[in-house]
Amino acid sequence: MKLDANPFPFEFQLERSALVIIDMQRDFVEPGGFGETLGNDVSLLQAIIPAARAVLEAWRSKGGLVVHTREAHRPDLADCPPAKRNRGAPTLRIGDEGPMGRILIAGEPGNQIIDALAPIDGEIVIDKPGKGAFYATHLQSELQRRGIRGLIFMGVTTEVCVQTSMREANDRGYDGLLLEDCTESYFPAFKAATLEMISAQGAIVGWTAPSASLLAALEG
Ligand code: TIU
Repeated sequence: MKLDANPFPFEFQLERSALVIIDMQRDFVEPGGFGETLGNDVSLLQAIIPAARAVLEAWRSKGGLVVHTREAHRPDLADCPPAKRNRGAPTLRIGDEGPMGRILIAGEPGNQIIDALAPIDGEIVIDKPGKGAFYATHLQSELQRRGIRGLIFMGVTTEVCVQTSMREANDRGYDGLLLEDCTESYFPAFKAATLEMISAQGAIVGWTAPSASLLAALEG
């Protein structure tokens, strides 16, 4: 399949590609979670949910592999570097009790993927302690044993966990595409800059495209 993308068309084989949904968790998109503790207006992120859901449904209907990630730490914080927990002056720190349970801790209500994009049986769910989806996770082996070569990214936030994951994927030899209207940042200028820098220099990191391009390719 081939879809219109920046800086040039993106080619992929459905059976060798995965839809990777980064950190669409209550902790980032709902009040009272990690994102808000850092001082962000989390309502900005909610705008992408309908477009992301439409892509997820279309991808599932074609039998494509879906990977969901969550930024999550163990309850004992053994995988949370003190440098991450102690940095800055958030209203609550990782592991503290918040209105949706302990902030950024696996298994807590706030750490769950939002209902609209919740994983279903057969989909891969990766808990990751860092911003990148490959660091200290089994993602690489999951993709390798399925022969995956292309990754189509959605999720939050564009310049933090999404961009980090795309760069990790790029260095591991994957072709990565970011769906422009299915990713969001707390900082609109950072989103715009990230989209530009991904596809600059002849797709130095990867491709970007509106979700309509992917939907058209899947339907075509
Ligand atoms: N703070 C921020 O923009 N993002 C994160 O901390 N994690 C993710 O992007 N998932």
